[in-house]
Amino acid sequence: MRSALALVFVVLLADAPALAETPTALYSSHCATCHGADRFGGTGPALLPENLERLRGPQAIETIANGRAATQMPAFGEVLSRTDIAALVRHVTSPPEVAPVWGGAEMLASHHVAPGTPPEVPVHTAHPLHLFVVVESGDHHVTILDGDRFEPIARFASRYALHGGPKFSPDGRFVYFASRDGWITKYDLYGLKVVAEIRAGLNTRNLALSDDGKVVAVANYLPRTLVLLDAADLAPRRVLEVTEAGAETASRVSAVYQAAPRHSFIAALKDTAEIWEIPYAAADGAPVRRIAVAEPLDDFFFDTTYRRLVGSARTGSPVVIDLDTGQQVARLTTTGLPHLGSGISWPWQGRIVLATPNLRDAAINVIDTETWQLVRRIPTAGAGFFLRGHEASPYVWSDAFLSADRDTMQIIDTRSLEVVRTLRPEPGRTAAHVEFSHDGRHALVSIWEMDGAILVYDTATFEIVKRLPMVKPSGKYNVSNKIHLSAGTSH
Ligand code: DHE
Repeated sequence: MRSALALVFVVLLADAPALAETPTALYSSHCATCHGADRFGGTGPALLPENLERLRGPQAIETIANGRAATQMPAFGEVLSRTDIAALVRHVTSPPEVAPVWGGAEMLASHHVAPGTPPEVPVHTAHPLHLFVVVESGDHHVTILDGDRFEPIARFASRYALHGGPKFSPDGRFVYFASRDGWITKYDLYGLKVVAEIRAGLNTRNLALSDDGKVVAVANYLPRTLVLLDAADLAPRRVLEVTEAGAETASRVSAVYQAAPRHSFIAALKDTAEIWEIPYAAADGAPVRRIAVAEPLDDFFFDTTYRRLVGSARTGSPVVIDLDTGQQVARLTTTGLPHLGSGISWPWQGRIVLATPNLRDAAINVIDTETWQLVRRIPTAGAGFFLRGHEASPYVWSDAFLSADRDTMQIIDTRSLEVVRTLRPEPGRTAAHVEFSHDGRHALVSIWEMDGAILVYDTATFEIVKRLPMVKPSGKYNVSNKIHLSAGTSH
């Protein structure tokens, strides 16, 4: 009888469906080795809700099932059921049970300075100030390009998902990168090597470098901090918790920029109606100035004096804040959603105008920076993301990155404020983000595809003079234009 019962039990067990693994167990078995047991990242990126905001449900399922081209992410479609994959997506897009901590101790543990003495002269023969730094977002690499011959002189694996413009030391020798996962990398353009790294946050927006080249500021979403680093070796100098005056709640930091004439950094806060002015001396303990504004300003553009700041407001068109008085002095009369981070300026009819692409309107807005009135709405092929010019060229180049016509590039005459030419560099393939050479004679355009390229245009004839294959090249940055704060490029 006993053996019959045992037999029945064994048969029942054999027929029972296998017990489903919990999402935590699935994560431990299949993801933790590369993405970290704490989900903070390892050889793979961090898998925390803030870091995955750009990878929504169906895309996340697709990534786990089919893997990621040009990365080490394998396909799990044969190993895991659809239900398991969906459970994993829910798991990694939910906050961890224990809130992530990334303070001074964690930063220090991640800090690394390369041994050895950097060379006194460049190890290459290219002109160091004419170089371009090209971010290849498709396979997370950076290419250093000779800016006269337009030939790569170095290519290295970057941290996962660099974002925002890299920043250059005042002499143009070093370049600093920020990754969305919080890694700050300092690279030597003489030695062509990474010289220092630190993880300043778990989810980072961008970095800024003080104009004296001494302090790096890092804007974080996670944790809600602004981190000041020593630019020499990236050692942490101060961590500022971003809490509203008199309140307990902390804010994400949307972006931080240097304001050279003010010897300070200016930070945009995502969740608090304040702008922070952080003197460089804050790295040694000087207090932060909080400027109250009517509503949080996500991103901004400085006028050429750095006294006025145009900030994008959520409930209407951008506002102008006088940084000395802290008062709102104007509201722009633009439509759509101007992309202020990509704004550039130039002289026009005796005044300085500011031009911005528009994320929601097929137009470039041109604004007078004295009266803050709209001077011209220039209709374009489609909503664009980036805009670039150069002092030595009368034309600015605009893409239509966010539209069906994203394979076009339009040339606008800065004198007539009219589109004078429409280029279709490679029909059917995304063309975006332009950077001029140091002398303005060439413009480099990204073919933003996995089998993409950098196209080098002659800015006088608009002919392509060179095509350099690259893996989804995104931003590219010319050392000279950056350190001389060319008005036609981002800083
Ligand atoms: Fe960017 C710069 C914010 C999405 C590519 N982007 C910036 C800057 C900010 C910003 C604040 C200026 C930082 C600096 O240079 O120091 N970007 C945002 C967003 O809020 C947004 C819309 C949503 C987000 O996910 O963060 C966003 N950005 C993107 C993209 O999807 C792009 C096209 C692809 C990518 O790599 O993520 C993108 N952003 C860029 C690039 C720059 C940039 C290439 C540098 C432009 C430059 O020429 O300086």
